[in-house]
Amino acid sequence: MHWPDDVAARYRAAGYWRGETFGGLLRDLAARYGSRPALISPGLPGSPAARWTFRDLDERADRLAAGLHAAGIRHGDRVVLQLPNVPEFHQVCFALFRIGALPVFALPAHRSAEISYFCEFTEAAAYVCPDEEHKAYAPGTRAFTLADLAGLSAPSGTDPVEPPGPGPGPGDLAFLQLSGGSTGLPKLIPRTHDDYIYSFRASAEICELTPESVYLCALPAAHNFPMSSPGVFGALSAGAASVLAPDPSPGTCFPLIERERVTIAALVPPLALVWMDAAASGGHDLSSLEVLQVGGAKFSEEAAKRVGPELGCTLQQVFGMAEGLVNYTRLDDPEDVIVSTQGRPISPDDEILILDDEGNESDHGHLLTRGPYTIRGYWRADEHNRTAFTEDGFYRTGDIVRRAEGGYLVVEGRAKDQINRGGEKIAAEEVENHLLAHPAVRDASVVAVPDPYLGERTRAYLICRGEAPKKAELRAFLRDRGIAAFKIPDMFEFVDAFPQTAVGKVSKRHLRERT
Ligand code: OOB
Repeated sequence: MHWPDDVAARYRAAGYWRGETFGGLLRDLAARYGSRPALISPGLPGSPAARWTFRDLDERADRLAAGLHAAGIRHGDRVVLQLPNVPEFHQVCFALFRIGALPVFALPAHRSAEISYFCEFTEAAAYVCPDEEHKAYAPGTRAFTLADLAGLSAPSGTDPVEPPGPGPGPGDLAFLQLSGGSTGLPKLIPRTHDDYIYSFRASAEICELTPESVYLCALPAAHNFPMSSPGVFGALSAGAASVLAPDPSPGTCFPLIERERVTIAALVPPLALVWMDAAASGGHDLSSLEVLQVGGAKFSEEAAKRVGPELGCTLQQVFGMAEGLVNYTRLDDPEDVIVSTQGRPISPDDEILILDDEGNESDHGHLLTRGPYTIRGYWRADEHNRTAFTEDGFYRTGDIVRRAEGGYLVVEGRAKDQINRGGEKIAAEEVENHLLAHPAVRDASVVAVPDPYLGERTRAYLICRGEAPKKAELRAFLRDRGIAAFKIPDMFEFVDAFPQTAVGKVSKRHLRERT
């Protein structure tokens, strides 16, 4: 699952992997930027408005690490973490990093089906959640709410606390991130201290962050994009402040941009459209905004062209994946490159392999990649890894791309069985399995249909036993199974049979074209 020794040695020699850990990094940042703001939050239920300096974050991480350690959390333990955009999210991360326990990054939208699975599959030692209601999502796992965490932290003013034990090394796992997935159950992505720190430090450089920059975290902080591209971690590494927005709406974010003089923000395409429309009606001073990053799903060229004129800032397209590889358009790229490509890789050692359907190298086809921050295998998924990775360690992204001049990539489609609903990834098979649990459903096939706003929406085709259930009943059934709301199909269609491929499999291509 790890990089071969000779490859790891090469990444170290090249200076990508510097032998740092998250815990050590924060300590260094606190020494360097001590009283500068690190995390700014307008507050949410259970988390008061906050303005934490680098020193505050460092100390609070230590105090919580001591409390969690006293509560039995140990090196190597997994802890499912589900918090909204509040500074406690990062406090818990760094506390766990210092112990050497691994956060498992759940999204705020996840419900009992996802959370209970993460807890069981990772044999989690604990589940960190916003409030008492969430505890029901993880029966049998010890849960800590925001209020519990406050009680657990060693009081301020007490002596600095070091968690007992040696703590993690730079090559150890730091956390488990979730894959967008294309299989029945989500896969977990193991990231090491060394590889992840490289990815966000290099990202901060590409995004030209300085201690004067102010990053707006508007997407859920647990997602790889606002976490590390450059995200809050990248901002911290540059000595810059991050503003944690409770939600990504213009109504919430525009006043924050104005008040905190935000310089860079990250959005998925549908939100970029909403922001542009809202900016047109005026009312807020967005003049501090220098860069708007857009990624997670394809941003149309027409929309991309509007960003500069309508928001008065530079667009940066970001094409990344939690498994590793991240591509950026550079801030000084010519306008046509910025609006028509999804950027080029972070690292000179990101290897890009594009294969046509026959497996020959090409400038157009399936994207595979290997590099200093791309995983070599999912966590505890040997069988899946045999198909998701090549024998020589390339990750099959499932994306269809075209190589443009200068090594820039243009995303043209997808070969994986997934729906990208405005940046939220839905594995078709996962939803199909839930639908198949309904007594009236004989067979289910879930596909993406184009949508002008979200890019894609989800349509479920169903073959029923006897009378078809009402659509509202199917929705209620899926809700009762406890899946995240974004996975519930937007449309249901009842059919007598599915179109088939030459080899007798369901032809999703034909279903998609049926609209
Ligand atoms: C980001 O990460 P994930 O893991 O949620 O999703 C990765 C997948 C990619 O394989 C691709 O299918 C799609 O999301 N994607 C894009 C895209 N950015 C991601 N498709 C077209 N255009 C783009 N700009 O989504 C993610 C992780 C780090 C940074 C940015 C996005």
